[in-house]
Amino acid sequence: MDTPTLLNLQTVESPDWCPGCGDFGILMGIKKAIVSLGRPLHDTIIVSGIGCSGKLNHFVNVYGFEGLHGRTLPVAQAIHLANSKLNVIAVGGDGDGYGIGMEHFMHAMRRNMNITYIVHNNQVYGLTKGQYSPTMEVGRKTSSSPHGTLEIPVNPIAMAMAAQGATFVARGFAGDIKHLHELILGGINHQGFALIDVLQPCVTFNKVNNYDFYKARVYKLQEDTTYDTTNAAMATERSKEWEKRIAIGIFYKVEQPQYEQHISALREKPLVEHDISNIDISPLYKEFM
Ligand SMILES: Cc1ncc(C[n+]2csc(CCOP(=O)(O)OP(=O)(O)O)c2C)c(N)n1
Ligand code: SF4
Repeated sequence: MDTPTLLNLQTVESPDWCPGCGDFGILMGIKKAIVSLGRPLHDTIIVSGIGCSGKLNHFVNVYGFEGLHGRTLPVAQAIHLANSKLNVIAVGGDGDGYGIGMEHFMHAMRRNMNITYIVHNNQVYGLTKGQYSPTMEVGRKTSSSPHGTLEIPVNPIAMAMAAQGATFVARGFAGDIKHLHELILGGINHQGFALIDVLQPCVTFNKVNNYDFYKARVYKLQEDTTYDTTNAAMATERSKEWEKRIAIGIFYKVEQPQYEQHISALREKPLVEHDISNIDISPLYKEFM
C-alpha cells in the first residue's frame, strides 16, 4: 500500500505552465490534501477537461482521466457511480466548467454525488490564448472582445446556490496554498458534491486579476464569527462582493442524502463489487452489437 507523500505524488512529467501561473498553487493544494487524507495512491482519481488546468492530472501520481473540453463532470460522475469507494476529484477551467460544461455543472450539483470539483477560475480561456470566459467582468478587452466584453459575468457561487443541491460550496485563492489545502481537504471529506471555485491568476492573459489584485481584496469568511455556513441567502449575498473585497472560504455546507443513497443496489455496495457471474448479459450485447 502506497501512502501518499509529496515525493511519491511527483510524476516524471513536469508542469509546463507559464512561470507564476496560479495553477502551480492549485496543484500544490491538491497534493497536500491527498497527503493529509492519507489514503493509498490508488484510491484517488483526478478527472480533467481540456485547458491549461486540464493538464493538472499529468502531474499527480494517482489515477487520471483527461476527457473532452467541458465534459469533466459526466466522466467524474460515471466513475463515482461505478466505484463509490474512490476519491474522485474533478478539475477544470472556468471555460470548461462554467462555459461549455455549464449544464453538467448545474445538474451535478442537483445530484449531490460524492465528488470534489475544483475550478481554476482565471476569467479567460488560457490554453487557447486568452479569449474571455463566462466569468470575465464587463468591459474587459481581450483577444475575443476588442471593444470590451458585454455580458454580465457568471457568479459560480451564486449559481451553485441557485441549483439548490450543492452541499459544500467554497472559494479559494491560488496564492494562499495553506488555506486552499484546508478547503480541498474539507471538500474531499464532505459527503456529497463539493464545489471549490479557485481564484487563479493567469499571468499571461489576464493582467488585471493578478496576485496583487487578489491579495488586496481577499478575506477569510471563517474569520467572521457572524457568518453562518447553513444560510443560503447569506452565501449568495457574500458571493457578490468583488470590487472592494472578496470572500474566500466555505460559503455553504449542509448534510443532504447523496444520489446513490436513493438506489438500493448502490446503497448496499459499489457497483463494481456486485457479483454478476450468474447473470446472462448476452442479450444486452446483441442489442448493442
Ligand atoms: C469542444 C471543444 N471546443 C473548443 C475546444 C478548444 N479549447 C481547448 S482548451 C479551451 C479553453 C480552455 O479554457 P478554460 O477551460 O478556462 O481552461 P484554462 O486553459 O484557462 O485553464 C478551448 C476553447 C476544444 N478542445 N473542444
Ligand atoms: S496561459 Fe495562463 S492559465 Fe495557461 S499556463 Fe499560462 S498563466 Fe497559466
